[in-house]
Amino acid sequence: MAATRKVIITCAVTGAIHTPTMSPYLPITPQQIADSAVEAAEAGAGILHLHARDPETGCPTPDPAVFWDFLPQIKSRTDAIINITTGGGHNMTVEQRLVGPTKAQPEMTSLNMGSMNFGLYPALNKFSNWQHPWEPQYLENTRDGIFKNTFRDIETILQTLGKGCGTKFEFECYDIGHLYTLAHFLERGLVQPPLFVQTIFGILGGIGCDVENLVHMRRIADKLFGDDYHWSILAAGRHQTNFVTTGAIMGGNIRVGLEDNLYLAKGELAQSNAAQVQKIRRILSELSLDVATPAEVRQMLALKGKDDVAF
Ligand code: KMH
Ligand code: ZN
Repeated sequence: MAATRKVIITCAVTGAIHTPTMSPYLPITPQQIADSAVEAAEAGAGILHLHARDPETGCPTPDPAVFWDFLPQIKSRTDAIINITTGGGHNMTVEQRLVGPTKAQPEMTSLNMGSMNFGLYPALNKFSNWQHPWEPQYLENTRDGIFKNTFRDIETILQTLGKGCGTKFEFECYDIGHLYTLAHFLERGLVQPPLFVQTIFGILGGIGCDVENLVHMRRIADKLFGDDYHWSILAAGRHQTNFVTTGAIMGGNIRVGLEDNLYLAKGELAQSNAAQVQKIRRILSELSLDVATPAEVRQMLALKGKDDVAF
């Protein structure tokens, strides 16, 4: 490993997994999302992964008007790379999920590498007194819902966003099979290196948070992609810090943020996304690992540039 390697920190600011009742610090309104994203960038996040929420209810929304209430101001207030979800939320069709990102033509979007069960319903046992009626229903629906990302869906996204807009991807891989699906698209020439492979641990329906899995995902990604990829790690909930730390030691890049984990430490809610970024920066610093600036991230991932977007 080169001594000069820089670690890319992605911050996933709000997501579509957690609901407003779970934390008063979850960014909901466009202004909250923008402020929280900018603070995370100032703390050292090179990539900002963004979802939109209905400002009144906090429910994940695909509405481009809501995206437009925060995208331009984040762009003007920071150099960090804007990465828009194509996963959207569990209340959306694939077509709805793609409206905002297709209109925005960002430097990056997420791209989920397979259909899966995505179980959020166990959270129903942890909370009561829901702030909004949609919250328990949304979580309950995941018991029988499929997070749809078929080969055709993936092809569509690669064609419209990748080929059509020059957007690069955070390839979200929730299990070993997703790595092989990505290798299939690489073989077909539909994706181009350098790949940014986000390996995801601890989603119910995906691979679990055992360190053996971290090693195995890394080993298979190395085998399939060799020097053609940058590896990143995220882990859900309380596994966040230990997994991203282990991953960084193993040569990976990392993702933190309230999309993935609402806590800063055991029993302590994170009051901001920046707090999680600052915490992992402290750990990286103790490990003598440097953090990649947005300019360095753009170079590492061969991104098209901040101004070549449609917002
Ligand atoms: N909770 C799902 C919608 C993405 O951003 O692409 C997964 C997700 C992935 O949020
Ligand atoms: Zn997301």
